[in-house]
Amino acid sequence: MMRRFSIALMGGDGIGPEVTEAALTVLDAISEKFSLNFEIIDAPAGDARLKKTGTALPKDTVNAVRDADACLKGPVGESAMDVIVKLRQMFDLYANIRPAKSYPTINALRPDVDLVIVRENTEDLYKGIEADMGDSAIAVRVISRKASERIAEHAFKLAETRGRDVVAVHKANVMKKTCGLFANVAREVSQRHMKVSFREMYVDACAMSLIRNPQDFDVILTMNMFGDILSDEAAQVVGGLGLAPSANIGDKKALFEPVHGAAPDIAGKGIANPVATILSMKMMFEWLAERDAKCSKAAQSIENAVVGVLEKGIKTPELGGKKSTKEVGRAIASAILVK
Ligand code: GGG
Repeated sequence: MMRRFSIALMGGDGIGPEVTEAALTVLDAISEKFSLNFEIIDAPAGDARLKKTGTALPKDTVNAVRDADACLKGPVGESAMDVIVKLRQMFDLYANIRPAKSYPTINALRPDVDLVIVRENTEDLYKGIEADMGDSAIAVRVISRKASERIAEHAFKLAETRGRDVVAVHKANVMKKTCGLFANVAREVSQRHMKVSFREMYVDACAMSLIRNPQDFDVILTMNMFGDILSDEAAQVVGGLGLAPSANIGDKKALFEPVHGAAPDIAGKGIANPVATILSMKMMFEWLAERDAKCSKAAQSIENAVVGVLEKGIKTPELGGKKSTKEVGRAIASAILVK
């Protein structure tokens, strides 16, 4: 029997509808080649929705995400806090997985980078506890043992399947309580994973090393805000945000999105790079593979197709190419092969 998955599709703002449409071209190819069936459920959210209806994240969209097998999301604009940060907390999507990998013919700083940032996704300053205090404003930084422990476990388990090295990134010399707790928990969890080497780095030193020796990293384990910042940096090291996918993973649900924002300056021009969204879809198939083994092969076929297309020089302008969003999407779809 043909397996059917429901996918909540959040087109988002700016370049979001263009890159998600290109990803759907690839999804069609996956459906055809791997005999998988997809029901796409429109899940609108973001700035445009806020302007039209007064809410950036409508109830129907939340229900669609809740009921679907997985969610593929484009970027939203200024409403990130009310959409993606809220969805992560609402569905307890505690692990934000952000790989940075050198792909062929891309102007990466080095050709041999293959690292993953494992970012705690539900607390820290992104909890959104802020207040105006007259001429000052304050924010509360929440770091809990529970959230630190489960994200550290996730990072070590992931490292066991890869290069077996975890670097916990914090700033415990300054933020002794919050970063101190995170670092202590990471040390404790490292004791349960003795086959994985463990080291620690202050976030400023890590930011520098990501430029200097990015090839030396395997898994970077860190808190929410540091992870958000370091993942943009890591993306640039391997060629830019147009290539940077991500997964937001909880125990039961998961949502997949490019790391980049809505890029309003190039929206509607048909030149946005769809690769980050297509590689996010690859991560979606890796996650769905627990339910149907065919999805694992589908995931691999997407990455192979992306590599093949980049090798042929089929690229959007920010990578030095001349192709449009649609052309890159179609080329990747045509390169999907069953092996
Ligand atoms: N810098 C890329 C960008 O704008 N990403 C969207 C964003 O800010 N998302 C919020 C988050 O990942 O926490």
